Amino acid sequence: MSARVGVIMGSTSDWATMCHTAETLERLGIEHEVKVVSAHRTPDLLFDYAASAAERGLEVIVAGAGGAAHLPGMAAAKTCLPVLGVPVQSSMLSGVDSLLSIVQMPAGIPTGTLAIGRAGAINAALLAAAILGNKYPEIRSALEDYRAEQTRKVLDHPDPSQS
Ligand code: RP5
Repeated sequence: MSARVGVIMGSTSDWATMCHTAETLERLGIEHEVKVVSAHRTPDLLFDYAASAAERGLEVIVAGAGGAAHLPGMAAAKTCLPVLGVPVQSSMLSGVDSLLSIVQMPAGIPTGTLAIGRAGAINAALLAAAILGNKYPEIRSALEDYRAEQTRKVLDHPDPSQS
């Protein structure tokens, strides 16, 4: 089956964060592809990737980037697919730079913006699942199972000194 979610990131150095998106999609059984696409170092590749994403069968793009994080916004500018942005934690400004670069899009080109770092990377996959779950019952069901399991884990271990 072809990929439904495209996971792109600005650099191989973003993989330590974006692997959490890929792992979560894997756990939910969602077909995806992973690729380094840099808004600044490979702008033509970014344009081609985003412009051809829908015709290649992608339904959601998750884009992670750090610092001057223009990747999610520029991907969103070239496609009508939902683009979910993950701010990668940067070394100089702890990811606040990434967050602000992604979140402050001009009206007309929306980019869904998640939390900085690992939480955002995981939640981007879960949000992608929620979007796809409207169309694919098996993805909705996988997401419901994921949520039920994390609830069960908390309820089963109420005493943190015992875990
Ligand atoms: C951004 O610059 C990337 O998304 C990455 O988070 C950051 C640093 O990239 P490298 O210099 O580590 O390749 O474009």
